[in-house]
Amino acid sequence: MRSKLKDAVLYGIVDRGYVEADQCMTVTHALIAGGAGIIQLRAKLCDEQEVEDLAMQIVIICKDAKVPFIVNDFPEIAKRVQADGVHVGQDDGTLAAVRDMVGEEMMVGRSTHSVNQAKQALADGFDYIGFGPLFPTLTKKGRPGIGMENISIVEETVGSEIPVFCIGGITRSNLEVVIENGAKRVVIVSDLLTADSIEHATASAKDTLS
Ligand code: TZP
Ligand code: MG
Repeated sequence: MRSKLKDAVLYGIVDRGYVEADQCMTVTHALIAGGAGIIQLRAKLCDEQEVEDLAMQIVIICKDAKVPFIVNDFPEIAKRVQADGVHVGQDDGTLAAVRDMVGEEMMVGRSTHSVNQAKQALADGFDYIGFGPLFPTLTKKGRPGIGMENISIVEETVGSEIPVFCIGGITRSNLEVVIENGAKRVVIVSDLLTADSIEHATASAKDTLS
């Protein structure tokens, strides 16, 4: 699945802040059908049992489609459901601590918010990074946007070694500008999940990236 990660330009997130539990499978199918090359389950306000139940459903869809599946925040759940990876933030401990829980095979991604954090994540040995939020976003309230001026430097230094997914406030409307500023891969959450057709919105974003 590490090679699949390198192919992915559009990272889709099934975010329980936007998607009801009984819609998570349908939404996963739509994101994949539209061309998302990697899928994450993000469920900030759900208890662990619900996260695990949803992860068990989504992992089946992703394995069938041969799309890497990443669990946000919960290494133990990622391991138990045999996900392809886990995503952790700056405050979620070291890579070594996560690897102690999930082993060497699983991919581990890191959220980064500055050039230094991005370089550090590469030096630490993470498999990929998120870089942002580029713009303030309701999906991650209370964080300032870091802007687009450092995308190119992160792409040149870190992106030549591991995938860099720009994130935060990216929509189909500003995607071309984000690409002009150096982004090669992006995560888009709310703009896809609130679209009339998630599949068509995803396909449109994928088309812009390809
Ligand atoms: N990390 C940084 S910004 C963000 C996360 C999880 C949310 C991105 O969501 P949206 O709706 O695409 O701005
Ligand atoms: Mg986290």
